[in-house]
Amino acid sequence: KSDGKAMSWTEYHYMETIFDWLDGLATFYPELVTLYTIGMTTDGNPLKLVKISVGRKDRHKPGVYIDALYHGREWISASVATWIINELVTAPSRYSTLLKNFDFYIMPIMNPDGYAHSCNYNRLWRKSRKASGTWADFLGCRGVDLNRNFGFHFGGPGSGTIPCSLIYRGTHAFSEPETSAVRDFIYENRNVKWAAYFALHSYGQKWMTPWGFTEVKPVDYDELIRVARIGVAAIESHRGTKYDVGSAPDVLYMASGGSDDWFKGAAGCKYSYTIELPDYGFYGFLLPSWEIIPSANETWFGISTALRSIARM
Ligand code: ING
Ligand code: ZN
Repeated sequence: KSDGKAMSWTEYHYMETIFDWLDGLATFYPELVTLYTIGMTTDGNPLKLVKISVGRKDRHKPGVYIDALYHGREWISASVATWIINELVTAPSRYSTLLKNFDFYIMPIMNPDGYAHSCNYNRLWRKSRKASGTWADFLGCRGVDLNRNFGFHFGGPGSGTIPCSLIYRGTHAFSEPETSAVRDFIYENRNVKWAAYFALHSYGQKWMTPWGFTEVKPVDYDELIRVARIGVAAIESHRGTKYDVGSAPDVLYMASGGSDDWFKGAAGCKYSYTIELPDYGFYGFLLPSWEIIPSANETWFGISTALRSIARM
């Protein structure tokens, strides 16, 4: 289903509208935008990732990877990701130093099947939609929690073993087309040094560091917290939105097989974060569309300020 509308950030959009808009960007800004379809889902939807890069196409800058909508109901995350893409593509001169230092890789819809299901059938759907081929399918328990399916300490605490669990991790690490497509893309781009990773989720207003799978902290935890606090201070300065900072177990809960743990532990990306976007719980997943632009603005101000501090610019 498509709403036949042009892209905007005053309302939420169907997957098809977002993907059509991405196709258009690649056509109209070929010197800036490269669009990849890194895989296909079980429902036949594309996994689209945009690279935004200035300068010579045969050179690689350190990569900043941002992804969103792991979970069908977290609509604000895809809207914020597309807003960031739009900002970089339509006003690159505003970000010339950032774009001189980094290439941006942005995947606004990690879980298109779950998003379509949330849009069309069940607003609070979280997981993907692949059938497990077990009794669980007949109970309507489809899908895997894609943020429990990554291959760094897969299967640890905070992940579910039965298909009816909301945090079902799947049969093995990268068992799902969505997660294995990301793994393959990162492996195929081994010459890219991943400077930073941001997974956008909702809700709760938290800027979280690895590890999710253990309460033990990474060796560079203090540095990760320092940069997170810079981001959070920028967000708060924008319109007063307050964020908690800490490792996932410290500020939310433990979870194994998350994307931020894999980017840090397996892909060698030092500044790896999961951001829980607004709100704090009043509307929760049902954040009204008039909150999209203010949320996107402050989030991008936080991320871009954090990136400037990483690059010391
Ligand atoms: N939150 C994340 C989740 O996957 C998370 C929180 C991420 C915890 C990474 C630990 C590690 O449960 C949402 N809202 O999905
Ligand atoms: Zn989520």
